[in-house]
Amino acid sequence: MSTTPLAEPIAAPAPHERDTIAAAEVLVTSPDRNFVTLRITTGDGLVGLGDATLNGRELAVASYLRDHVVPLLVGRDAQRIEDTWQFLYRSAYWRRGPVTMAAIAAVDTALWDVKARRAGMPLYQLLGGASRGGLLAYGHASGRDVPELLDSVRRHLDEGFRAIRVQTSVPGVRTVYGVASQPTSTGGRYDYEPAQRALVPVEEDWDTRAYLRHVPGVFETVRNEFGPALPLLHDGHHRMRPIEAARLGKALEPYDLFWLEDCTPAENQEALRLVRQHTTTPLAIGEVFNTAWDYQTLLREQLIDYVRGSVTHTGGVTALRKIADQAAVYQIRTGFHGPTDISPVGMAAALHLGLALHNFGIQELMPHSPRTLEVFRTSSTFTGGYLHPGDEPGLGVTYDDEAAAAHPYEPAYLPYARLHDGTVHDW
Ligand code: CS2
Ligand code: MG
Repeated sequence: MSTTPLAEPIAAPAPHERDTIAAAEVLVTSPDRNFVTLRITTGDGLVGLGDATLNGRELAVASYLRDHVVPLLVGRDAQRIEDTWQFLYRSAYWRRGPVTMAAIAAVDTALWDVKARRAGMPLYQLLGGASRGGLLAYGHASGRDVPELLDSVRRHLDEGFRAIRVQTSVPGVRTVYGVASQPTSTGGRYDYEPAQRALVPVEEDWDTRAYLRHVPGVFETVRNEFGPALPLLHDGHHRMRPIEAARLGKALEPYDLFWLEDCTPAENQEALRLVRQHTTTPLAIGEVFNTAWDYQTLLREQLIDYVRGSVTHTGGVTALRKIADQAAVYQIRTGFHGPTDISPVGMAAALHLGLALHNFGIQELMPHSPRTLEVFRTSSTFTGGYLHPGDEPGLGVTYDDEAAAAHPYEPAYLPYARLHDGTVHDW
């Protein structure tokens, strides 16, 4: 009897000296809000940046990186992005979750930045090249009453936005997600920054029935004022039960929304079957998701129209690209999360990926403050309603240590909500 020779184990070649990860630093700064950044430096001094910001839980990710990931990175091959992703995901044994996946995202993004700088190309070129000239972006209009809201929409159109998210106050509810507390007339911006620099989460109130009574009328007014063509979006921010979400979707059909976002908490993916049976309003979900498995039923059963994940909270460019590719099988498009709690590094990564993907849909844009942009200098542009990541090698973002040092970490929590009888509700 002859024996078949078995393959000997084969190791990947040792990294070239210049590609070895020489240092990995975790940088925490608070230029108007907290950001956590990973900076990787290679043997020959190339630098890559990754965003690890998790709003309200920033230091958990900083510790995860500093205490458990950085010691594993030094000496590894910076070129092996997929292998590093799989190593960090699988060797932890305890998989998934926002902290773990934000940490992996930062490593992954920093390594893509390094690889693209090494290649001398903007990252989108490595991802397949541009599929379009620019990324349609939507801005955040809001108002404490209808005149203020219409004003806010106008201001966004003046700033160049060609798609607008509409959030409104609700009579009988004191504070509503997405509504800026200061009007422009007093110098305030409508861009909503919900995290409060407070030692405990601020309490807000909520009443779903009052909300459902009010919102369709507001959309009727906005549609009448701005005509049929302007893409209008709305964020339900996880507040409704499935049957309530179904009702709102149906009530908004005459106003032709681009999407209704987070109409119900989606941990229970099957709930979306009920919503879908009742409405043709397009649905967007996923900003709080962190892996492909969170989307499994939603994609396979075509229960949503837009994937809302971000590079920062979904395990990096590597993982989000796979989710987008899975979505493409079902003609589902992307609408990546882009609030200011994603740093300019995380945003740049989203822009490079969005430019390259065929099934890009729209990009959320909440402009960062001038102070934030002094720390993170970025090559991205916003013109004529479109974002573009620029053509510098890598992500096109540099980190200014001196500017960052002036803004130490400050504890900040997101608010939470209670119903009028005192019950804690989804915020
Ligand atoms: C939001 C976010 O942008 C959005 O759609 O839902 O503003 C969200 O509230 C924040 O990212 C929370 O940190
Ligand atoms: Mg949202």
